[in-house]
Amino acid sequence: MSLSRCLLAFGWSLGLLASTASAQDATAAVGVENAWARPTAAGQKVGGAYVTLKGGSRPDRLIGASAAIAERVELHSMSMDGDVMRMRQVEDIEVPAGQRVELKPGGLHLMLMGLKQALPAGTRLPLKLRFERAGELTVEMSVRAPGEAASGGGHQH
Ligand SMILES: [Cu+2]
Repeated sequence: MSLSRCLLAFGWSLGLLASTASAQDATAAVGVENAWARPTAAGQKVGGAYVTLKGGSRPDRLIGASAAIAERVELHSMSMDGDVMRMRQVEDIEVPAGQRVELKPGGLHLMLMGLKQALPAGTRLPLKLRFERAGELTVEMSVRAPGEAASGGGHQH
């Protein structure tokens, strides 16, 4: 148990999840922070969304996502193929124990497909994430331009 405590303390440098888990938890589940989505214009059908996944005391795996404002949400990876950025759907995203996996522009991301409305900057929308072990977690993503990501902590309630 002391090892998992140690990993917990190490991983929670921002302390954003401290309120959702008590200090007595010997096994911490995966956590999610810094959820955000790019603003989109009316008529735009796809958008990118990003989160930082924080590994718990055991490995977990992001296996799906959904949002009311999109027909579906896909997990994508992005990589350079010569000079061309290629995007590809992936089945799942591994979250190793005690480690952070940052979804971000140019890398792993969530793709909001079939957007039903524009996403104006400054709004907040619920996003559901499904994990193999932890089950379903709902987080609030804030819509903002990539340049504003995480400046000054960027987390408000
Ligand atoms: Cu994509």
